[in-house]
Amino acid sequence: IFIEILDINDNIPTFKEHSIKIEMAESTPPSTRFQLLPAHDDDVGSNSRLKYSLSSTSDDNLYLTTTKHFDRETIDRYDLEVIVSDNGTPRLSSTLQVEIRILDINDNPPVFYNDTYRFYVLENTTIGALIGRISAYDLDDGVNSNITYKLLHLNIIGNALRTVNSNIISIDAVNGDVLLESVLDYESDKYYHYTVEASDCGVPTLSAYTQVSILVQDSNDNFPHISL
Ligand SMILES: [Ca+2]
Ligand SMILES: [Ca+2]
Ligand SMILES: [Ca+2]
Ligand SMILES: [Ca+2]
Repeated sequence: IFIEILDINDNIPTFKEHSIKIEMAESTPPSTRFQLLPAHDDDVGSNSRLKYSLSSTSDDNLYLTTTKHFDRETIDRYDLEVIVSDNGTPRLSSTLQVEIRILDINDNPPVFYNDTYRFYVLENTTIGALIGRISAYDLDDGVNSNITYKLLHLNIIGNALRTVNSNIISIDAVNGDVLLESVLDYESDKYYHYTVEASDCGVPTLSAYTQVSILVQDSNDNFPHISL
């Protein structure tokens, strides 16, 4: 007597885990393949011949393949479901939850809230006074969006354009506060012009620049000339 034991489809194909988390850099190009652990089915023949949806497959490998460019600033997370089914009758299947986190890349420079800045300061303002604030934002995440501010150069326009070494103002590197650092005199210099740089802390660093004008306002500090 020859007894042939026929397989029935009594095993569901299963993934080792119900859910997985994958991290992909924002800069991951399309057509990048991420290998996933394949499902397992204890049956034989077509009862264990597995087919995945939402994936490209080969005989024994399961891949997720990226099809487009990511932008973490627009979408930073994708939730997918991979379905595996065998080829038995009835067809049995199970699912794998896949959470994809898009990791930030420094692809946005800082942006100033204003195109240019103009501060009016009375000439008798005390040294150390807050005369304005310069502020920028950055769409990236973490250090890629941490901004530091810096004064680049100074041109005074009184009657002629010239550059001086001593700073009339300083800028707080962290919060962009602009402080007066020197005594002003409307009668000698009415206008100061700076370039301010905002840089993020990404690698490589991205920077933006803005123009800042300080306009000195006259206060009544000159005695009238009296002719006798
Ligand atoms: Ca099966
Ligand atoms: Ca981006
Ligand atoms: Ca980014
Ligand atoms: Ca940035």
